Amino acid sequence: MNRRSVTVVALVLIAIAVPVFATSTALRPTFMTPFDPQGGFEVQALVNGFWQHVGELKYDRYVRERGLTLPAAALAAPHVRIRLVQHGGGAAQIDRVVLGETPPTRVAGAVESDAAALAARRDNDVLDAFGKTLELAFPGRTAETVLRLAARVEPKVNEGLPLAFPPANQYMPLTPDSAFYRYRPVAAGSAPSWPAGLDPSKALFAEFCRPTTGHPDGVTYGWVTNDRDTLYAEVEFTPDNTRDGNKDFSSATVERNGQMREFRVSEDQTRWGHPSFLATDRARYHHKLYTFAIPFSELGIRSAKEAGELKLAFNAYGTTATFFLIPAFHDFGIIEPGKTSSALIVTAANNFPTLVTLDTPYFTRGGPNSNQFTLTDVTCHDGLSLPANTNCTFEVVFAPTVAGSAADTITVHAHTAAGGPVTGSVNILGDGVIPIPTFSPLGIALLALALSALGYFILRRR
Ligand SMILES: [Ca+2]
Ligand SMILES: [Ca+2]
Repeated sequence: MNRRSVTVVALVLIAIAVPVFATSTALRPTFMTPFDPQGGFEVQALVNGFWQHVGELKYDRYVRERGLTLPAAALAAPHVRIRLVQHGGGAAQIDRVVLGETPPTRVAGAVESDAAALAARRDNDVLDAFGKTLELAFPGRTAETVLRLAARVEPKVNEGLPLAFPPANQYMPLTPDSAFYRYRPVAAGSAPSWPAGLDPSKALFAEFCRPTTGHPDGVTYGWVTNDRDTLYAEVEFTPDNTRDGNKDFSSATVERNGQMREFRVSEDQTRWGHPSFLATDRARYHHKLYTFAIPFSELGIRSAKEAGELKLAFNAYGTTATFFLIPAFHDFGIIEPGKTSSALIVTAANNFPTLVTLDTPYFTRGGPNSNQFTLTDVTCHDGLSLPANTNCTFEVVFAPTVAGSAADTITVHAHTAAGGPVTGSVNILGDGVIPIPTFSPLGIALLALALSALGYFILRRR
């Protein structure tokens, strides 16, 4: 082989050895999307006196049923004993856990005294599982083999907005010009014995709510009454079936003569009332109720007799919440400049009971790298009218033209039939990364061969 052909062979081998892909270990913020797993449960079974790892079940924010086949040795025991070790996320609940269709006879490790009953049925009556190790027993020597777990794991960071009542105030700060319920205190009222005796036909409001956080759909009721010195309100927030400490709250805002005053109640904030967590005739699973007792003196009113008409608005958050745009965040990850990511579908959801119309133009870009992301209408377009409980979508792709991190905020603008503004934003980011040449094991072998060939040729020339 002459010098020229050896050099050509060596260069060809070196070219083959250099692959075109690269990886990156850059630290990146992790943003959630609605269907990304947020955490899960490790399933263990007791086999011959030892806890044995059986598998891992992953969950997102929506209650989903997942299954796992248990080892035959565990099923042959007089009692099938299972451990569920929850990890990840910011909150986690179990709605049902069964072996085949058989509920557990015992659940240990839960806070709730009726844990086995809560776990027996898929009914929105849930068991708090966050960070817990629950030990369950099922009848043994069974032909059933599949453990079925219906659960959800919430993201670490809660997003979204409280549900607004009246719903016309959704997504907007409350002002004296917002929508309000009207209530005129009666001069001779008496203190209520709520939550006993609450009657939906006597409610000040009853609004159907569809949260976007994975909590159940349901009607939120509000009642108001008074005695001589105190305004009483009850907010029954049936879409909140999770007890999340101080994260859960409700507030009552009273407007009078252009002045607004907000009264907030949560597990820690009990000056103006207190929360409860119980099942009622309106929703037969545990959910949040808030009782308010607001002295008229706090509103600058001496007694019910001189109150006149009051304007009232409420909100409730549980981490039950609502978004106008879904998702709120998306990370496209690493894309080579000149290439295009897969598409993100963004949904603008009208959860209002009324028509919402997209503005013209219907979106604005917050940057700073808007030109690296391309937005395409799917069903959303300028001026589109969205009837109650409908939505439209658009697509976004990350198509970097240069290397480096890129971010943008897309804000969708719309308005209600009454002219109230509705906005929602999605924050997006991505990384444009130019491939770094790396060597696979085959590449290293070919490179070694090429270098040997060159070395041999150089030695031969001497
Ligand atoms: Ca249940
Ligand atoms: Ca809650």
